[in-house]
Amino acid sequence: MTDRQASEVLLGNWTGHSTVPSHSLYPHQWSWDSAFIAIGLRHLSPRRAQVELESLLGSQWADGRIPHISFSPSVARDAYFPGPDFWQAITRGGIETSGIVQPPVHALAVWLTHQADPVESVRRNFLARVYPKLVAWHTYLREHRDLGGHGLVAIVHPWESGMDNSPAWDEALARVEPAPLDSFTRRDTDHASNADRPTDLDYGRYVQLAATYRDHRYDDARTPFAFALEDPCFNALLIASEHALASIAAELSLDPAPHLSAAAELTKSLSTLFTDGIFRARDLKSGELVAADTISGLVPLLVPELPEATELLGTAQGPRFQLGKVHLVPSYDLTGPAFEPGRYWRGPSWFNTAWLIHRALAALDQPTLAEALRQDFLTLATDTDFAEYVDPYTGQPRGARDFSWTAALALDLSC
Ligand code: 9YW
Repeated sequence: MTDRQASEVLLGNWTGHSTVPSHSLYPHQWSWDSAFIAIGLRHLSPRRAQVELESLLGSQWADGRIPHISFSPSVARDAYFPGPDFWQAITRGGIETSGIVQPPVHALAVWLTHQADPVESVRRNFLARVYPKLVAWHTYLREHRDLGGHGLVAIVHPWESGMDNSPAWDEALARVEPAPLDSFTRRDTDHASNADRPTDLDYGRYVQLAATYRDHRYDDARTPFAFALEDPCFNALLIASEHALASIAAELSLDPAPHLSAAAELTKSLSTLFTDGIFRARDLKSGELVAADTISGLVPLLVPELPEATELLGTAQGPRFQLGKVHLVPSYDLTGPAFEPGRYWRGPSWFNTAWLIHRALAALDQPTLAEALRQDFLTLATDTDFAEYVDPYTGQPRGARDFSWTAALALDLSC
């Protein structure tokens, strides 16, 4: 893999202050994409990586939430659905955004970006400027989104997980009356094969859930959420980010203790999602853990001092995910009834989750597994022209090409 190719993808997707995930499929700024992108961009230009994160934080709401999309005014309003006219959300600074969120990997990205060039970071006062915003973001999640009262953050839309059509959401989604198919026009299938994307029925339900939240002005206390689940990946990334915030606070000569105790509390609560060797989402409507094993349930491997780490690593290497034997890490249980090797989050392997698992393996002192995953990642990234996701058995590319986080994280792993 050449760093030059990965750099070209990132430079091609740069818009002047942020990076689009893909010019064709996703022509705006996405929240967790930007965090992953910064992690790679820091090797090309630490300053640009800082700007990427700062521009995302520029779309933060007054209540602290970081919306999952920050819309670019220079892109046609109907280029992506649901676009700004659907969400009807605008920040005090006049930026149009969506109203839902994505997994909180931002503080980790900020800390890694700082470490790439501490001198430039200090010169631009980067950490001091972004720290209060990251604190406000985590405070929003912990104070407004602990909908089950279990000390964990709940997602209120499948898109908030970043794993849109994961089989873990099927049962909860089945309770949602879909918006009529003739009430909206999908744009994603203009750019990617129907077979690789969520179904129309799923899309109708996504639209309905988002419209209900919008019609309640995104008020978490008042919206009658039909979909609310505690997702392991979302909460594990919040824990990793609390640890990163502790490091940032210490660097700024502030007290890291509140972040470390938040991380410890969350880690304790996360244990209540562990069953059958893996973490599972809790459906707050039924109160039950969802019987679907997904990559989300392995992401807690990166939580420092996770009590369940050894057992979880065994699950990753076992028949359900076959770590080290198939390409990257499948998004869903290879033996599960809903497994589809090419459809989005229902089986394909994704590069961002592989990067998270690689980071976990390195921290868990598993150099052989980590190195094999890294080599597979780098080979696949270039062989597939930086695909959005791949078939876990064949490595065949799916979805978009020249996908930003694939290029960014390849760059990070090659350094
Ligand atoms: C969509 C941008 C986003 C990612 C998500 C991924 C997808 C948007 O694309 O969601 O249109 O379905 O699932 O994780 O942030 O890359």
